[in-house]
Amino acid sequence: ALLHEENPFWTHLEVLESVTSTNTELVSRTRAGEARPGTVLVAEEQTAGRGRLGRAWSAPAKSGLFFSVLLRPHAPAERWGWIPLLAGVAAAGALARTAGVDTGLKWPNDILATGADEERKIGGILAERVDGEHVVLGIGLNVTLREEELPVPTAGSLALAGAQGTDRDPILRAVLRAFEDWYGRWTAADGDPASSDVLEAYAAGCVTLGRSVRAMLPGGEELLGEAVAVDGDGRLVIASEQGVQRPVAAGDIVHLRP
Ligand code: BT5
Repeated sequence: ALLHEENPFWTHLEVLESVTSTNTELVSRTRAGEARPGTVLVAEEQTAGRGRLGRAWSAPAKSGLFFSVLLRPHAPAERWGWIPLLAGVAAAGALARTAGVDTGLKWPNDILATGADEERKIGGILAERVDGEHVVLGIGLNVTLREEELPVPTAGSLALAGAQGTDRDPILRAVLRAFEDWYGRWTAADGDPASSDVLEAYAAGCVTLGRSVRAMLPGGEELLGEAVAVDGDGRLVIASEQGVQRPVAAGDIVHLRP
C-alpha cells in the first residue's frame, strides 16, 4: 500500500523478513514467470547478500535498506549498462535530500558519503540481466549501521555521516521515486544518456572523474591513468599518460591520490 496507490510505476511491493538475497529471490521469481515488471522486494535481513563478481554484501538485520526491483527496459540492450548508473544518480540525490548527507558516486556502482576528508561506501548497486528481457536491480544502503558493525573499513552509513533522519520508509520512497523519474527520462530518450540529462547528472555526481585511478579489469589486467569521461554506454574512459583512451565496461577502480 505504501507506494502502490500514489505511484503506479511500482506494481507490487513486498517486505520479506529474511531472505538469502533480494536479487536472488527476484531473479528466480522472474525466471519462474512469477514477477511482473515494477515489482519491489524489500528485506529486513539478507542471509547471503551479494555484490558484484561473486562478492558478498553484508550488513546486520534492519541496519539498512536492502531491496530489488524488476525492470523490463525498452531501451536498446547495449545501453542497459546505464541502469545501475541511473540508480546511483537517483539514490545519491534522494539520500542527499532526505538525510542531508553529502553523497558522491564512485564508478560504477558505489554510493559514497563524502565527508570532510574521507569518502566511505554507504551503498552498492547490483544490476543483473535475466533472460534477454529483464533486469533485476538491487540496491543496498547502510542506514543505521554503527562503527563497530562495519563489514569493511571503507564502509560507512548514513547515521555515521550525520544524517538528519534515519527512518527507512521515507528514504526508500525517495529513492524509488527518484529512480522512477530518472528511469522514465532515460526510457523516453530511448536510452540515450546525453539527451536525457542522465549523463550530465552522473558526471556531476561522480567523484571518480578527474581522478588518477587504477582499474582492475575482470580478466586480471590492470590499467593506470586518469578517469576522463563516462561514455554513451556507461563505460568509464581512462586516459593513459601517453594520452591513449580506453573505455572500461566492468571492473574495480581504486582512486589514487594525485
Ligand atoms: C556492491 O558490490 O556494492 C553491490 C551491493 C548490492 C547489494 C544489494 S542489497 C539488495 C540486493 N540483494 C543483493 O544480494 N544485493 C543487492 P561490489 O561493488 O562488488 O562491492 C562488494 C564489496 O563491498 C565487498 O567485497 C566489501 O568489500 C564491500 N562491502 C560489503 N558489504 C558492505 C556494506 N554493507 N557496506 C559497504 N561496503 C560493503
